[in-house]
Order: sequence, then C-alpha cells, then structure tokens
Amino acid sequence: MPFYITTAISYVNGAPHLGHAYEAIATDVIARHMRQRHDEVFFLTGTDEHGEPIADAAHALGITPQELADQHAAQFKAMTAQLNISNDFFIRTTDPEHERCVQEVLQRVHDNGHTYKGVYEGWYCPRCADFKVENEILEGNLCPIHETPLVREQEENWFFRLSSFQQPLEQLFAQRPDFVMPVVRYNEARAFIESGLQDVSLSRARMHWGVTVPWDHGHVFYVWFDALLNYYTALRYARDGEDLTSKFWPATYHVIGKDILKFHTVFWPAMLMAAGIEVPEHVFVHGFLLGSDGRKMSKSLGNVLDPSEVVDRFGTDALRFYLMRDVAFGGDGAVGMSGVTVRYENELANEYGNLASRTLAMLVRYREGTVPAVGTDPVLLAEFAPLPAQVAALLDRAEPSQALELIWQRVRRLNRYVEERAPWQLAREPALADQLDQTLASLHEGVRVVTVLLHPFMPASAERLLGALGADGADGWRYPAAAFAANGSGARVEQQPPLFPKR
Ligand code: ME8
Repeated sequence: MPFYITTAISYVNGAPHLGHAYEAIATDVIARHMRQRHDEVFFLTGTDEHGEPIADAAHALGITPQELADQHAAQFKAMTAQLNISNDFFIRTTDPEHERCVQEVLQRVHDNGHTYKGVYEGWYCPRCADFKVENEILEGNLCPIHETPLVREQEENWFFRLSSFQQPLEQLFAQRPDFVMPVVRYNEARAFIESGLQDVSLSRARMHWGVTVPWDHGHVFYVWFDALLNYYTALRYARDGEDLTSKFWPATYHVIGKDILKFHTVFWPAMLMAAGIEVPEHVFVHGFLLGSDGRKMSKSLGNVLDPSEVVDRFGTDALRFYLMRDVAFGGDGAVGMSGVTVRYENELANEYGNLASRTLAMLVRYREGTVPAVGTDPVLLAEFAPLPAQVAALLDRAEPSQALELIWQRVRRLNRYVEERAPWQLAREPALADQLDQTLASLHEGVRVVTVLLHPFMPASAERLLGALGADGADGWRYPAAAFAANGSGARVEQQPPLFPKR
C-alpha cells in the first residue's frame, strides 16, 4: 500500500525555528515508522515562498522576494539535513513546475464554474495572509494568532465559491470521523463548517509576488491556494519523467499545526473537489511549542529557540527524542534547554544508553561477544509480544508520544530485569550457566526490539546500536524485526562507546 505523508510548507520570511523543527521531526518519525511497515512511502516537505509577508520582508531588507526566498529556503533545507529528516523531495513554491501545475489545476476550478469576480472587503491580517471572519477576530480588532491589529482591506478579486461546498464538506466530515485527528480539531473544523461557509478570495490584484491567474493576468493567486496545492503538484515533478500522483495520491497524512486547520480541513478539500481531485485521507494536527513566556514560539513574537543550539550540545537524536517525549502530539508544550538536559541525562544516558552498554559489556565479558542461541525468557517474551502492534496502532492515530512512552516502559522493564536477574551473580556459579545464557539472550533480544521500534525516533543512534548488537542485517530495522524471538540469535556483538555520553 503506497503511503504519502507531508509537512506544512514553511514561510520563507524568516529563518527556521523550533516549531518548524518539531513538525519536521514528528512527520519524519511517522514516515520512518511507515517505511518500516510499507515498501512505498513518499515524504514531502518544503517552503512556501509567495505572498505579501515575503514580499514585505524582502522589501524591508532591500532585496528581491526571490533572493529572500533563496536565502531562507537554503536554511530550511539545511535544517532538514541537520535533523536527519528523510524527506523524498523538497518542494519550493517558486519551482516553475509547481507554478505551472497550480495554474493548470485552478484553471480547472475556474472552468468548472467555481469562481467569480467580485469586490471583497474585510479584516485582513498581513502576517497570516488571511481575511478573518467575524467569529475569529479578537477584541480590539486583533488577529487571533498574532494579536496584532487587523487592516480593513477592499479590493476586486476572484472568488472561490466555498459556500457551494457546504454540503459536500458536511458529508465528508459525517462519513469520515478520522479525516481530522485528534478529535478536538475534527470538532473545531466541523463547527467552523456548520457555522456557515462564506466564499473566499482566490486572487489578489495589487500583489505581484505570486502565481499569475491564467485567465486574468492582472491577478496572482491568493498564496494559500498556491501553497496548498504543493502537496499535489510535487508528485507531478519530483521524479523526472514520472507522475507520482497515480501511485501516491490521495495523500495519506498531512501533518500541520493547529493555526492552519481551517485551510487544510475546509479550503483544501473544497478546492480539490472543485478540481475533481480526490481529497486526502487524514489531516494530523499538532499543537504549538511554547516559549518561556508561555506564548506561541514564532518569528513575529521574537521568542524563538534555535534548534541548532540543542543539536550542538546534545546531538540530533536527543532533540528528536526530547520533542517527541516532552510534547504530547496534538497538545501544546513549553520547551527549554533545562528540559532537554533532564531527559538527556535521566532517560537517554542513564536508562537507554546504560542498558545498551551493560548488555553489550556482559555479553562480551561472560560469553565472549556471542549471543547464546538458547530459549529467551518466556516472561519477557509475553510482555514484549504485543508491543509492535501497539506501537503501530498508536502511530496510525498520530500518537508518537504515546508510542514512545510504551517503548520506554520496556526500556525500564529491561533495566529492572538486569537487577532482578543479577547476571554478575549468575556468572559466579558455573552451575547457573544456563540461567546466565537465558538472561543474556533475553536482554539482547529486548534491547534489539526496543531499538528497532526506536529507530524512527532516533535513527542514527538506533543504527549504531543495531550494528553493535549484530542485528543490522538488510531488514534489521524493519517492523517484522520488532518481534521478540523465542530463541537467542547467536549473533556477534561488540562493545562501543556510550550512545549518549555525559555532557
Ligand atoms: O503556516 N510550534 O507556514 P509557517 C509548533 N506557509 N508548530 C509551529 C510553531 C510552533 N511554535 N510555529 C509554526 C505556514 N509552527 C504556511 C503553511 S501549508 C500549505 C502552508 C508550524 O512557516 C505551523 O503550525 O508559519 C505550520 O504547520 C508550520 O509550522 C509552518 O508554519
């Protein structure tokens, strides 16, 4: 079953921040987990490069919007590399292929009769590039997201008949209760639809930094329509000479933050219906990382924390682990360097890293580095047997933090197992050699299983450890390998420096 997952595409009016890193990491964890289970996975990320905020930011710096986009897109690409994100393609909405495909799809929307020309007047947030409807506006005419004043705007533009999709959208939500997850966001989107949909601007006349409307060259498309289409257009040109839409469309999961819910769960499916394209299967919505002041971490509020700082101090896997562990997906979470330090020392170094070191050291010391090919402990076998299916079920519901918690309970279980069995005592009694064999084989198996399941969360560390465990064969990292075996493997292990050294 082909599987297609996307992140939102980031605005290039500023440098990447931890919120972007969080979304990229969460999506990567799900993508990597799906690669453990499926042969064909496509993972897309990229940058959203048109629109007023970018034109304005470039103007303020005295450079062209394209120059600004080039600078920041390079930083976003560097961030994906630094975070070990396994995306299959990086789309930029200034790619000429994207622009052509946007024109083609929206021309279809126009030809199908879903557009008209009219005058729009309303309260507009330049930072969101969005007209706000009455029930979204904060007291004092403020943007609900940026808490900055909205501007009264009037202009002639093309409209998309969103109102005529009222019924189809209600039907979509009624038929597919898992279209939006978690359920609190599903309810929010559904309530927005049920409150009555108004038509929305499809084009801007005063703006030039965008994709030209093919049937009216004085207009560019409103940036959101251009941006949303990236999920579809990328498949058309990501691979030379191939149209991947036949394999990967409709998208399985769009991963987004809660501030852009309306666009992805209302505008986007309506636009696809208007173009005669299938709607995506699920939208996964995460919360916000909050800065030390308890507010959304964002460029415009100036309370951002640089992900590189964490990576420089603790490494990429520690950042990935920390964010997935500390912030329950779907909810908001305050994050900071002290939290990273505590998780790193207590959980990565002392619990997991130490478990790995002890297991390898004892195998080397007591069995010359060979895993005894004997039956594993039936008690551990029973405890570990349901784990892979439980983890898969949680990730299918976009609950990476709960999945990580279940895996971590087994890490702790294995540490208790070491204490219970006290292999150093068994080693003193030649008569207990069988028990020592079973203990070491079971520990090796347990560490191997948790490491396979941790692979999507901390790929580099997991690969290193699987190598040291002698379990890094071609499919050693895949989902079937997460089954706890009834028998020790006879594998050769080797000791290695600590996975998470003291900092
Ligand atoms: O919204 N915590 O771009 P963007 C968690 N270009 N997630 C955060 C966050 C935070 N503090 N700040 C931002 C856009 N995000 C549009 C998307 S998609 C067709 C177009 C998330 O750069 C945010 O919720 O403002 C969004 O999902 C992503 O980062 C990009 O945000």
